[in-house]
Amino acid sequence: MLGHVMTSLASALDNALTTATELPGGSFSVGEPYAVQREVVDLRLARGETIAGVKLGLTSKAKMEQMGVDSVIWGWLTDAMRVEDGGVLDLGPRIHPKVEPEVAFLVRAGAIAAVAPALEVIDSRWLDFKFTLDEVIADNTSAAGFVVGSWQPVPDSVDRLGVQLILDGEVVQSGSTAAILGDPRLAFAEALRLAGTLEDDWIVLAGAATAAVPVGTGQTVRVEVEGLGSASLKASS
Ligand code: OOG
Ligand code: MG
Repeated sequence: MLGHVMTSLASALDNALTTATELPGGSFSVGEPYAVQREVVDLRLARGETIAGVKLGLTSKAKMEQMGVDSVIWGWLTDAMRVEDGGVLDLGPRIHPKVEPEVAFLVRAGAIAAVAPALEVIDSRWLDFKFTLDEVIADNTSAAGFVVGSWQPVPDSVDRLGVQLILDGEVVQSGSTAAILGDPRLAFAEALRLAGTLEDDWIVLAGAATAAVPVGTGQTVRVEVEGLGSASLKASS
């Protein structure tokens, strides 16, 4: 019975993803949220996508407050979610996309090999971007896209770097990497603990340093992280 419930929620979430339609929150009993998440991701892998890494979510107070959910969560990144730095994000298959400024880590031998500024695109499959903790976990933590800037050698510390999210040349959010669990490297450690293993060349997104901002057609979005450089995308329909 539980299996039946999970399968129907996973396929409903997958349908919401592929048809860019929302699901009303509260319409499903979630059961084991990470098991549903794995099913949702397996449906993507069955279509030929491959795992590109993992993402942490709600690692900052700004995000916890924005979403009304107060626990660190994690999900999977796939190759199909990746947008090249400076590339185009196709809004066609999106519901209500938002962008948020992040820091990415590159994995080698289970450790951090390099760091880069990153943007995450989140696009909840839940109506109006409103969900319970279990619902957002089942929905692969709203993962929809990501951009990684140029990889940089890991500096002595990455815990107090200024972060800016810039929309069409205007700073719309600013903060510090200190917002990410006090130090984004703790998010990496958390990702390793939660995922159990991190494979070589996987990307770890440490979680947004600020609240997320809606993105629309024609807009250019850039993240700047002090000392690490920038990464950008252009949204088009
Ligand atoms: C959940 C995903 C949160 C982050 O960086 O905090 C997240 C959501 O806000 O929809 O990716
Ligand atoms: Mg994020």
